[in-house]
Amino acid sequence: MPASSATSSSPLVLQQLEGATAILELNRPDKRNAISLAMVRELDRCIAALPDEIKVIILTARGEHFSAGLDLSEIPDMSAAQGVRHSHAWYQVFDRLQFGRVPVVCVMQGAVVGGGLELASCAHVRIAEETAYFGLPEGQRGIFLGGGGSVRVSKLIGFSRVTELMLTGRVYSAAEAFQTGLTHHTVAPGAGMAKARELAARIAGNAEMSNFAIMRALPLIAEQPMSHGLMTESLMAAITQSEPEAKQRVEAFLAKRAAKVQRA
Ligand code: 1HE
Repeated sequence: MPASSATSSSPLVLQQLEGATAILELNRPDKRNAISLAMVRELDRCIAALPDEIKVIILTARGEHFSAGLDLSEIPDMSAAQGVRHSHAWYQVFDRLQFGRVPVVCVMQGAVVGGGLELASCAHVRIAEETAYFGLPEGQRGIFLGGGGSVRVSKLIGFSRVTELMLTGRVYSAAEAFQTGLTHHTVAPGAGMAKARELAARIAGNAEMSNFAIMRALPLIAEQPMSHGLMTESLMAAITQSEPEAKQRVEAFLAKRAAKVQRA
């Protein structure tokens, strides 16, 4: 089911619903899924219109590359004031992805660079196919991060690595991205969606309140001083375990009706 596009003859984001999963696919392969403002807005519309039964998003991209980052054709005519507005338009959508109602699993292949990496860093679970490579070429283009990467990518791999990536134009392979903590899984070329569906099913099977706490409370706690973090955690834990669903799940385990944790 394609999402509508006000600005393009073919949708910039394709949307498909599969049970509790919404698959959102960047759809501009001829431009290597370069992210235009129109694409950002379309992504926003797709997220805002998700039906209530959706419990997880898979974010993916058509073609050989996840995303070549910012659509550079938007830069030449952009004033400083427009640039700030542009960044804030991205922030709004990326915030909705990271702190929205449902977790996001991202599947990446080929180039995941600049704004493409900033977008991927909003996801909660990142899967890279072995073809994926990661870079922040803003320095070479004479620009700077503007889609939240200085915050989000730095939180994932540390600002020292971001500094080195940006200064030197270094590109991480899929293996390096995994080692540095940029991704959670590396899979064979073409195997990303199968892995994403497997993980999405597990995520959708969690209690809604637990997923909420994981998505919304964990990042806040990470930014709080220890005493505040522990207080936030205890309150979140008390609320989560008070849900009837939590009681049922725990009672099912105690009655030996629930699955055990399996050895890795
Ligand atoms: C683009 C873009 C783009 C491709 N904006 N049009 N991002 C970059 O600096 C990465 C720039 N792109 C590349 O380095 C390469 O395109 C790729 C390595 C990703 C892919 O190479 P390739 O050989 O498969 O494709 P191509 O021939 O380079 O590109 C195909 C078309 O896509 C071509 O257009 P065409 O009309 O000549 O067919 C390219 O011009 C177009 N294209 N990438 C616009 N990025 C919020 S701040 C974030 C700041 C950033 O993201 S900076 C990083 C920008």
